Amino acid sequence: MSVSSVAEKWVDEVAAMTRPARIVWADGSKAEYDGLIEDMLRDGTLLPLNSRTYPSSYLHRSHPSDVARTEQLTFICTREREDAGPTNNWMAPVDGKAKAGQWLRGGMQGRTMWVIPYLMGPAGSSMSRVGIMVTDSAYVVASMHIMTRVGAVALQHMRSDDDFVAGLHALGDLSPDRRLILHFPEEKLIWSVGSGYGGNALLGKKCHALRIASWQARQEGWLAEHMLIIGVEDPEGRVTYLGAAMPSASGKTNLAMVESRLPGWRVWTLGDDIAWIHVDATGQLRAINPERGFFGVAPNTSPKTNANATAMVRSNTIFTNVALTPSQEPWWEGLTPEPPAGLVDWQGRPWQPGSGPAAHPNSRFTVPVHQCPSVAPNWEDPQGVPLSGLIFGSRRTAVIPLVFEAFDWTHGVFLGSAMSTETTAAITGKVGVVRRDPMAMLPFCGYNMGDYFAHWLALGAQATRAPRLFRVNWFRRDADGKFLWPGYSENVRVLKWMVERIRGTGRAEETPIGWVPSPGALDLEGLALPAERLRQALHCDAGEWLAALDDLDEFYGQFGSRLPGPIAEQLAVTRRKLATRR
Ligand code: GTP
Ligand code: SPV
Ligand code: MN
Repeated sequence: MSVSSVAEKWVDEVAAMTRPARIVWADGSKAEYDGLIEDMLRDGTLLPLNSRTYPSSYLHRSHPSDVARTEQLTFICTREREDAGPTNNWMAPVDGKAKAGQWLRGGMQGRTMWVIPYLMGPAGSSMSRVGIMVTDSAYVVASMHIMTRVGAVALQHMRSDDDFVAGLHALGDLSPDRRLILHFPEEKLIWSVGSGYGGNALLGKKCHALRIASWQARQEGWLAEHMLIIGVEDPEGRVTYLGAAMPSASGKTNLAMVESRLPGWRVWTLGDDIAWIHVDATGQLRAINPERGFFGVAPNTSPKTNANATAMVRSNTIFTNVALTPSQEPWWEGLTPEPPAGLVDWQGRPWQPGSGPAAHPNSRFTVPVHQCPSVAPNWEDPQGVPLSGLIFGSRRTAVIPLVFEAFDWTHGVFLGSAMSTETTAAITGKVGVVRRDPMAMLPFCGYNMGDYFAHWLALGAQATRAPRLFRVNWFRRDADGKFLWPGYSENVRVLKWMVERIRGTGRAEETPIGWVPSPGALDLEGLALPAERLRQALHCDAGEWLAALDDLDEFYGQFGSRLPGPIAEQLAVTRRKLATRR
């Protein structure tokens, strides 16, 4: 394997700081993966699962204080604070390195330092990018094997000696008091210390493919988004490709794998978390999934809610923080209606009903994309897929209708920028708090979000066939707290309406916030949903919206002159339209 001299020099520097006992370059082979698993079974990092019902699958229990991304410990370290913007935590690069350096110096003594060259994106795609990360966690190496393309395929993709994002990961002592996830976009560099979990530690995912990539994407004229990618096939066999941005633990994996309830319609899976989107030579937006695995939420995954996911995790899967049955099978809330007897919880303690969740609410499965029964045959096409529509979705108990369509690109960018959501267990902190989360990128945009909105507007202007933009909310509730819309597989009905809108046949009513499905326009065949509930789910309440827009106005205020004029204008126009409705 030929390695760039820049990478070798950087690895030497990291080793001089962290002082590992040995350095191993990962080659991504099956033998290497098997060896890692064997080592982790031996030292207890992994527990074997039932080899008959869950072959080659394992359970990992993370440190109880290290179970989700920690946003308060995540920083963008640019020279100028303004370039990180008001929505990111910022630290000066020298300060970040000094602080994390204390815990990194000598931090790998007696341990193996793995060097992982990885490719984000399909082999042979001009949209794919290389990362080289070091880590002292075998769990991270095995997870990177599943989530990315590791080894020579990555090194061969480098266009020059320094054409890679460098990532330094060290477990440290796993204490949140000595944890930092630092991004240096100007140096294409990531430092993460003190966490072994998910987006904090698998550096190819949120750190590289979103925070650093979004920075690069702005400079180079593309988009790195927190989006799933699907192909929706109609009864004539025509496939319409859509991307959908939704905050963490808010329905991307579920929508990416929807099992259609409508005869003749089906949904093909291309990605469930991240999309890299480029404008091609003809002005068409095209997307690739930079990942090759799913790191999906386990709770509520069941044959009823997500049959494809339930099937795909039956082999070659690493589960993290789920419960365990007496027959060594994984279990989580929602997998079966009743918990089996004799469960051991996510921390390995005997579990009793009433003693809290058996699986951690952010417990997850790590599994290769190709195991998904609904995987699209072209999911690794180096050209990507042409996007005809983009969806912004969030988790809102009130205000936001089930679905509506933007008037045009600028209005759609406004709707995306106006997104807010209720927090989930995917991040450390309080669950269910409403916060602003533009384009579901609040925790992932690696630069000033005012500039990010401007970049979105500019990209739309470049696209000759800009995708249609939609807003969805599966989570609206009635006065009794019940979901108004059944969600999950039934969401295909909303997708069908979108495809019809794109084709120009879907019927819609104009409202102050956008185009809402006309009565009867959503296909409800075979679904016993009272008309009144659908009406409530689709309702736009002018008073509620005006109050929400006051909050949005305040949010926009912090961007000052970096808020694009057309976005402020959309807010003003929407307010005026709503005021006349009241
Ligand atoms: P990340 O991997 O954290 O980015 O999450 P995600 O956006 O992929 O979310 P996922 O699809 O895993 O869904 C998380 C949770 O949202 C599930 O466990 C469900 O509880 C809930 N959920 C997903 N889809 C629906 C839906 O259509 N209706 C309702 N009511 N809940 C849903
Ligand atoms: C998310 O939180 O959006 C995830 C999980 O996809 S993690 O990889 O931990 O960021
Ligand atoms: Mn995610």
